[in-house]
Amino acid sequence: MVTTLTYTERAQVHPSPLAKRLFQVIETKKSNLCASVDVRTTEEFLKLIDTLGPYISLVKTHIDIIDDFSIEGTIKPLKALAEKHNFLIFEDRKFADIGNTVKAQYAGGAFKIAQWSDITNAHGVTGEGIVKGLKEAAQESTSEPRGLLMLAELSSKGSLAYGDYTEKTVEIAKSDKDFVIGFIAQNDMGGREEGFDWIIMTPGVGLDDKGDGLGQQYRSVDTVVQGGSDIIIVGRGLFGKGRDPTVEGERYRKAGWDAYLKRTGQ
Ligand code: 6AU
Repeated sequence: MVTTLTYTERAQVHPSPLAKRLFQVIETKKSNLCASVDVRTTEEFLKLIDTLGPYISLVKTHIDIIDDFSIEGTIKPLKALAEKHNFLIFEDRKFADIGNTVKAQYAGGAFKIAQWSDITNAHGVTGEGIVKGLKEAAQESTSEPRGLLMLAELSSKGSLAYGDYTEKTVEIAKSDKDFVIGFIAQNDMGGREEGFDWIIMTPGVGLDDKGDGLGQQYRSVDTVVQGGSDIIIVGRGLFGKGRDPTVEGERYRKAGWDAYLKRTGQ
């Protein structure tokens, strides 16, 4: 059963400090919209985030597609924008290796993701060690709260993440109640009767398009929220060719919030 509790009610009892903070930001800004800012230059990236800032509670990055990335030039101003507009940061790294390797990938290299990203995500394909490795990296990198999302279902055509794979990924998520805050998924993942309040974040959301010719599939805001999504992840729907991010930012924010009010009977 999809939850009908409000974000505030969930914030009050959630075991993860990061989840609490996220719910509070969502409620304050009346936005369950996550902007997926997949652009190639730091200038475009920061400009788009500053424009979308008022409408979102979360920014999702693919930091490795930015051609001129640097901690000083890209991350420092990103953190300043997060302060200015009150949103959290989610690096969509999709870790998928053994615990020891992901630990180094999350903490180190050029990107040092654990130092600046509130949330990241991982595939369950390598088993439970991935959660342990990432948690150790988070603890050794920062004293700020960090949260992990497991990739339970994907939006793309022909995805292999369904059935047993999805169920086993949910089992892996249960191994760490504080660090794993939820899933990238297309549906509710249950667990409430066992005391888990997973946050479901859903990509593949679009109000105008059905797909992108490279396997992406879009569903409407209302469909995904009524199906259990807590946060809608929207990329090209906000800033794709011919779109005005200010207009689309408010349009998706309102659609997401109205769908949430409907689900929670407010
Ligand atoms: O709205 P779009 O299609 O422009 O962008 C969707 C974003 C992209 C994908 O890398 C990501 O969402 N994504 C994910 C995530 C968030 O993990 C999973 C998935 O199943 N589908 C998907 O599109 O940045």
